[in-house]
Amino acid sequence: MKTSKTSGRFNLDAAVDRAVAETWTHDIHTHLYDPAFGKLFLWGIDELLVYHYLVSEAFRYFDMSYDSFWKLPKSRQAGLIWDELFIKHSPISEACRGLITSLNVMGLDVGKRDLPALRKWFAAQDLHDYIDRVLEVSRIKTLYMTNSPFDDAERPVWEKGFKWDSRFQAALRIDPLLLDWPSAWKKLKDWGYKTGPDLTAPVIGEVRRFLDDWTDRINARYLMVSLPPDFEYPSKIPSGQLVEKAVLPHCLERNMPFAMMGGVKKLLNPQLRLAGDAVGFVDTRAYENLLASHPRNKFLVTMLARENQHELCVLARKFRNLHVFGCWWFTNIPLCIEEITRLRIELIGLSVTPQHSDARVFDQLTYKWNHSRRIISKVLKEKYHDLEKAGWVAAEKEIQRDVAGLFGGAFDAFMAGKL
Ligand code: HDL
Ligand code: ZN
Repeated sequence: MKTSKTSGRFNLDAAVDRAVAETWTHDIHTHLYDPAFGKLFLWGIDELLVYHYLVSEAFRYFDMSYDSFWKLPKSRQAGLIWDELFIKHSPISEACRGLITSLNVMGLDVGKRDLPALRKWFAAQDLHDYIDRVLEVSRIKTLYMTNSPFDDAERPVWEKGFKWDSRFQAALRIDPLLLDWPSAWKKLKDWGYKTGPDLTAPVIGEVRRFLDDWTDRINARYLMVSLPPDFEYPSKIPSGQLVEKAVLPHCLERNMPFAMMGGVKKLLNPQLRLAGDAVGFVDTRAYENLLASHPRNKFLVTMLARENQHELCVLARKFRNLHVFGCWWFTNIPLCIEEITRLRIELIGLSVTPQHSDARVFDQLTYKWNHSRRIISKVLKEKYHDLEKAGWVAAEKEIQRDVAGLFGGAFDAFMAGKL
């Protein structure tokens, strides 16, 4: 069987590169906010420099105390990180390289190493034009926020209401409810729900009313939680009880997925604050039990440990109510993105969502998607060539269809599907 780099009637590699570069995508998990959220909308060079990924990398060189760093104004923190990670050392890590890409893609010559000039450029930008440009360059049609009623800065904006930019979709984040019930029930009580410490049927009913109210208020597209490595299900503790009796019935009634992100060890080093979380190997029995005992519920799952990725793909082969997504956080590096994307394509095919950005600073969208698209394209080209060697040449239209599925189509189908 003759095989070549330019098979059939078109150049396969160019067709894949074109499809991956040009297909507009959903970004199904970010920490970004609609610009209506004011100060919660983070953008610009100083926010990029104080991103918690860079804070943890910079502290490996700093000899100052954590507290003395945190006491500094943000621009001073940014200046210290710039000096350490970009001037005194080459910005070669993925998070540092990402900042370079984000600025370069917007036409800035960051190689001049002129931080004041970068600050001046950002100060001159019109925010709304900038938002349009970043979404256009990144080919992002919709991004999903992380919205928590337990966030005291965010909640009042929802309660007041605002003019919505439809490119920003909402996801209801419920970590405190599931993982800190002793505090959560008191907050719900303050907000007018008749809750108490015991998960009696009436209290469960009030939790469901809370989920209903917030799902409607923010038009949540899914519910989400991040879970420790040892999360158990079924279980008699509040997390397991609340998932079983409130969250899953709510999601089923609303035909919405429950997104579970497994394997995070919160604040392993609390002095690093947001940068202090770490990773642990997940006991996937909880996920197996959830998928098997709730076949009509839909689950979006991503795992934080590289070592859990193979098991997660096998779970997806066993349970159609599981949709695997993203190279999350510590796996969002080229080594893992390539390995995980290849693993998923080879084990599950196209019914996955290979990437989300997890962006916290708006400008990061450009680098997170630019870097990932290149890697996804590389893997897809190899797989289409493997397919060709087996005797099947994918047409350009078929490649475009497949890529549209990976960049939001499979997610949309999963969201709309009823099991
Ligand atoms: O829990 C999460 O959603 C994580 O993504 C954390 O927010 C983490 O701090 C992060 O930003 N990872 O990229
Ligand atoms: Zn996140």
